Formats: sequence, structure tokens, C-alpha cells
Amino acid sequence: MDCIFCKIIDGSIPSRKIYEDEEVLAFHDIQPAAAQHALIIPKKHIATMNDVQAEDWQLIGSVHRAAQIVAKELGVAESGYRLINNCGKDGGQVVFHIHYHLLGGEKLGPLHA
Ligand code: IU
Repeated sequence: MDCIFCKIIDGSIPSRKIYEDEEVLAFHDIQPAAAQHALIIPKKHIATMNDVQAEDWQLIGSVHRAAQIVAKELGVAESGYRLINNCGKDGGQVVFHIHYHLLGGEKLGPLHA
């Protein structure tokens, strides 16, 4: 499959790994949008939030669990952070392998500027 995140998972494209288990991988975003910017992805290829099936919700829970671990690992758990999923064209999704952005390490701007 021609998916950049699947290639990061299989190691054919390198990444700066933060966390990995059987189901989930987390790594630093190559173009950080905050002082700390991690991506947390399931190893199973699911294109978007719209494509999550009934049997995948436990996996999505595992992705959230990994986000909690990553926040601690990056030292932003106490100060706070933002967890974002971009879905589809209007949501600004560019890579069609479901992922969550974890942004922190600085005071983030309000959603309503
Ligand atoms: P988006 O939610 O699909 O817009 O986010 C994709 C992110 O993946 C974006 O922040 C990119 O900087 C990031 N990324 C990456 O970390 N490594 C890559 O090889 C590619 C994109 I392509």
C-alpha cells in the first residue's frame, strides 16, 4: 500500500520514535507546529475517522492511551497539551492514515482567536 505512515511503521521510512507497542506507534512530526509535536497512529491502516469500524474502537482507545504516555514522555502532561485529529479535506487531513497530533511544550493559542 502506498501509505507514508505504513512505511514509517514498517521501518522503510525512518522516524524519530517516541513510543511503540503492538498496536500503536508515536513519533515526532517532521514539521513541528509547536515546541513539542508528536503524531500517534494505529499500526492498522485506517484512512480517516470516518473509516473507524465497530471493531476498531478499542484500538482507538489504545491510541489515546499511547497519547497519555507520550505526553508524559515529552514532559507536557502537567503543563497541558492539545490532541487533534484532522478528518478529511475540510479538516485539513493530508496523510490518509488516521493519526492524532499531540501539541504542547508552549502556551497554545485559543481555538477562537
Ligand atoms: P494531517 O493531519 O494529515 O494534516 O497531518 C499530517 C502530518 O504528518 C503533518 O503535520 C506532517 O508534518 C506530518 N508528516 C510527518 O511527520 N512525516 C512525513 O513523512 C509526512 C508528514 I509526508
